[in-house]
Amino acid sequence: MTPQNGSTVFPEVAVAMAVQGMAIRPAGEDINDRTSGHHHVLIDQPDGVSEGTVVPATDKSIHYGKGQTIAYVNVPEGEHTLTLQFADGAHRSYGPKLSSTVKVKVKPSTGERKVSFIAPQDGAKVKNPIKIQMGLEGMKIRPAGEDPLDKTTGHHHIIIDGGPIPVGTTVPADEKHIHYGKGQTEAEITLSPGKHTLTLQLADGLHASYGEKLSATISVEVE
Ligand SMILES: [Cu+2]
Repeated sequence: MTPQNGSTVFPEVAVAMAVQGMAIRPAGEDINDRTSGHHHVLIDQPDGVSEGTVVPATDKSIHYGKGQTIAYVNVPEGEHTLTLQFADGAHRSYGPKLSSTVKVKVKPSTGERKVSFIAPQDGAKVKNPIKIQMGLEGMKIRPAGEDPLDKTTGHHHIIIDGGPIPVGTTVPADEKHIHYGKGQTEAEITLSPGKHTLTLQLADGLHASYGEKLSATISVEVE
């Protein structure tokens, strides 16, 4: 799961939920299917839920019964544990063998977190080389590689003609995914003439995406 054990995070924690050897299936579809289930996030319950017990539904025991694999979990400031617990279609826990716990340190929020293109503007007609200015609010830029467990900083990426990268997924490095791992906020790129989309995507020190919430997409037309 993301975040990794020992991470420093902001209160609305982006969690990427994975499972091995089981399928994800929305709750209630087949309560006797023992090969599938759905995720739950437990706050400050590092032992998980014992096998066969129905996972409670509270603000510290959250069900993802639609089969979600990405969630934003509100965790108070301070040191807490987050436990991923897998359970069947009737919410009966699969027990400790299908749970995973990480410790996180939740830092005070620094306001709404947002990435945006300062330039160019959405819909702009542009000429090569295209000058790009990358904006970030509520978080600080930090060069890649300095601290992979710091989820309160990040660096920019530009994705050409592709969308945002899901939370926790590593941003590829190729000609359509450009990393600004030194912490750059300005860049020049060259594109073929015609219409393109540009997506700005923030990611952590290990290039794991912060997801759609920390992305922005614009269209440009290149002369
Ligand atoms: Cu990167």
